[in-house]
Amino acid sequence: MSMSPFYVTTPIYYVNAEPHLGTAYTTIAADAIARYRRMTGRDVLFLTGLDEHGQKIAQAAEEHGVSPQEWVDSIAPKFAEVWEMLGISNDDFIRTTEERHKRGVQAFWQKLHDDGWLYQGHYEGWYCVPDETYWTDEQLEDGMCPQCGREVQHIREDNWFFKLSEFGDRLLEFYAANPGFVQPETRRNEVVSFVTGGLKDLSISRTTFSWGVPIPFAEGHVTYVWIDALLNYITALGYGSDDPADAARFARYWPADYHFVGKDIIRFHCVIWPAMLMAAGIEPPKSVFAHGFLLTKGEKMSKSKGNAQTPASLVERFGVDAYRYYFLRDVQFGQDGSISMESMIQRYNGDLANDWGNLCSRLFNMTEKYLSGAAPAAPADAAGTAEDATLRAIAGSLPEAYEERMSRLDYAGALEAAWELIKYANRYIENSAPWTLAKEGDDARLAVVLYHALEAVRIAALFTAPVMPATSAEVWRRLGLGDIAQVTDILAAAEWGGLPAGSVVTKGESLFPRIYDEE
Ligand code: ME8
Repeated sequence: MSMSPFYVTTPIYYVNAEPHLGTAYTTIAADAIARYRRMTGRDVLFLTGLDEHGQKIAQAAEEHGVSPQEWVDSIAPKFAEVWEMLGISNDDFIRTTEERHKRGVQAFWQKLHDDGWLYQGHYEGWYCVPDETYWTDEQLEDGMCPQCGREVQHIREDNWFFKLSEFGDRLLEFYAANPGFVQPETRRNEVVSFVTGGLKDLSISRTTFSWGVPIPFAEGHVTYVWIDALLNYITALGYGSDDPADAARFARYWPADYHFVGKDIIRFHCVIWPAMLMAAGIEPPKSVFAHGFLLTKGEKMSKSKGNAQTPASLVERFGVDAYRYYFLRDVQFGQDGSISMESMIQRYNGDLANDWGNLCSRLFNMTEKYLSGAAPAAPADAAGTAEDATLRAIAGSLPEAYEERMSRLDYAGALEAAWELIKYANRYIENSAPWTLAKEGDDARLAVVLYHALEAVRIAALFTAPVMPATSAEVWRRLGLGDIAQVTDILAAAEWGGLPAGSVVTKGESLFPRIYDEE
């Protein structure tokens, strides 16, 4: 089993408000792939963090009558709390106000300056503070930000510029040579046509406010917040540090396997970021995956629109695993997805309460009742009935089907594959009717049936674990097995026959008690 590194990141979120369903969505998706890759034996580094500089944050602080540092320090723990509530297994958490980050940003500036990629110029144009984005006259729509529709500010500043315009051809060559760099395909086309249209040099410093990383060679200039933010992906690995341990960490995990981002921020990640890295002589990341927006009643959910819900309100009602499941199962990753209370209740009652929860509870119940809670031994007649064989075949093909889908970040498809096993296991129990076998005293067949169903549950728990880690851990506990979080070879663990005879099976409480729509 290879321990090859796997580095996955989320965007670092603005601390102008607390996390909402949108930011939680990206983070849960990254968490699920991080957990799955750990289970396949990879040495995973999963990074998330906070974007704490810039005009928008400075404004939020001012509105609250506190200093920017006080403001970010008051919001940062709220993110940490929500990630903990959602079972996020990040290995590192970077804040752009940390010393390790500032040091890295400054080292990066110095390198680009020394290599001649920067020059001083004058910027005059528009700026959208909520999006922290520059716009030209032609780009505005009815005088408003073309991205978010809000007011823009006119700015005139002496800035430092990055020679982004010189990277057009290199970027196009890079996209052609690395077709997986921008995913999904539609986003790739968008990026290619944007670059083909020609790139302008980018203003990378600001002088009209001071809440940012100072540019080492330019008094009074702070780093444009997007440049500051993008660098988190390498400063977290120790870029810019003299410590050999940091250098080793950087060499081990860079280039990143995946940057997960929303489709609103792909130009930063797929154009500016690789160009910055090329200028510094650093390899670009292997892949940027842009997912779609969560929509409520047809509108993008966002903090500014005021239609953002808190994850806590839903977790309280549905539980953390059902929350994670819903977003990854009901929304096709990469596309926009409408979310609603109705569809969440439907998924919960259908897939979780009826299928998965019910399978576990009836089976554990019967094992307690008919076998005094002791898992039966593997049947002597390995072949068994046709239905036994079908159940084993579905379980046997699950690892490959699941891997194929997860390798494309098709979470919904991967969960569907796991559900084939769960659904068939329910049918298998129905058709094999252990209650009748018990009544008729057919102990031999009863043991075979329960053994098969328990094995199916054990294996289903493995493949639902990346998305529903707490439930899978509980299922394994009830099967009398060890800590599922310790599994680092999911293929070996998923081999048929892993349940030891005599393992103590307990029934426990319902995993997903049915929810009734209050309306
Ligand atoms: O853009 N649906 O931070 P941010 C799905 N700091 N995802 C959504 C969403 C929605 N309705 N709303 C937000 C920033 N997101 C920068 C990033 S990275 C170097 C700097 C998610 O707090 C989506 O991933 O505005 C989007 O890209 C991210 O939140 C933006 O978070």
